[in-house]
Amino acid sequence: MCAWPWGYNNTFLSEYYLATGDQEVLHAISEYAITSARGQSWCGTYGHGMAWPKPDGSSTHGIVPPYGALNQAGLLVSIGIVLGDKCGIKDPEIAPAIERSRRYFGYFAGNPLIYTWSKVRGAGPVTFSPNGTSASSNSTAALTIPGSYLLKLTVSDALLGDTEGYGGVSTNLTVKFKDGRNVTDRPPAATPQSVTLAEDTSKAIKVNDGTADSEPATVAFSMGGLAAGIFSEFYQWPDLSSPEPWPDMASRQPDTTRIDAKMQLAAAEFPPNYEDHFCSRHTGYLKIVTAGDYQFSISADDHAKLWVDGKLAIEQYYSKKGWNAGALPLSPGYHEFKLEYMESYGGNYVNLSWAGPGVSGGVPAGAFFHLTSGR
Ligand SMILES: [Ca+2]
Ligand SMILES: [Ca+2]
Repeated sequence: MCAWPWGYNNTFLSEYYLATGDQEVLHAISEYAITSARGQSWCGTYGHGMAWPKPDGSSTHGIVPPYGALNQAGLLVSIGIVLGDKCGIKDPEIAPAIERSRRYFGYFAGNPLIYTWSKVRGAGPVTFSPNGTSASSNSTAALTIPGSYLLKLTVSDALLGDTEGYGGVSTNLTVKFKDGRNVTDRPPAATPQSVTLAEDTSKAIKVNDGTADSEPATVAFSMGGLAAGIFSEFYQWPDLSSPEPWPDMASRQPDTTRIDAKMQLAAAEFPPNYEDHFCSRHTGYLKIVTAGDYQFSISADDHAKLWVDGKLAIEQYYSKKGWNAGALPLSPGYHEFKLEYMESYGGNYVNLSWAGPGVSGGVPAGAFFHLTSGR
């Protein structure tokens, strides 16, 4: 059981010698410092006793008996060696022991828990600020689209992950959601956490280490950037006369943009001077109130295509057979849509209709929204 008192004894004697210069204690300091240095484990720790030799007999710095490291008492043994060095004790074991101690105890300093937030799934993009730092225990999630989101918080000790090869697996954390007045136990941190966002929403995720309550990790939600109407982009396209190939509007800057209330445009409702040989792109979000199957349809002169939630839903041609994906099962919330339209010559119009739970006919103005930034 020598490691327990040796560190304290050596620290006390060394401080005494450095204060008084009393040579009477120098021999004891030398014995403590050198024996402690020789008894240090390969990685800088102390057990109740001094380290065993390595199995191949190559060094005295094997593992420490009898059942693991004494971090607190071992720190004092290491301090005793450093003070012994200051007292002028000379031995080839001293400097390597100080270096091993520095590496081992330094390992625990300045390596706070790292909090990393991520979106698993949800209606729109989510930006966390800050993220991936120790300060990210309190973060803000910026969203543009209300809806249901699955968020994940991973807490890790980066140094353990890197050095010991645990691959970032950190801890036996338990995570709790504090939802207003209700605190609900949830699964561990590795399991994604689901939240449904309303207007004024703030969630706290409580993290503790299984021994005592710690400060909760919190994420506040910043909502905004969604406004009524459709973002419309119009392109003068002088050589446009056929839907094949379909005009690649994403590759060009529009000539005219505006917000349209709804997706029913008669000839007179296009911008001035848009009569023949032009195309347009209309993007935003459809607000679904009631869950169910929704059948969309387009009437157009000349041609149009519709995408819902990133998937092609309709190809509607004036002069050839088109395609319709059929009824789409849509959940309540906001669904991304894009409609592209092209006009060759003659008459021009485009109308988007739907049929679903409680709705039919032209999609009304109240169903359309667009992003005011980050489009
Ligand atoms: Ca025309
Ligand atoms: Ca036409």
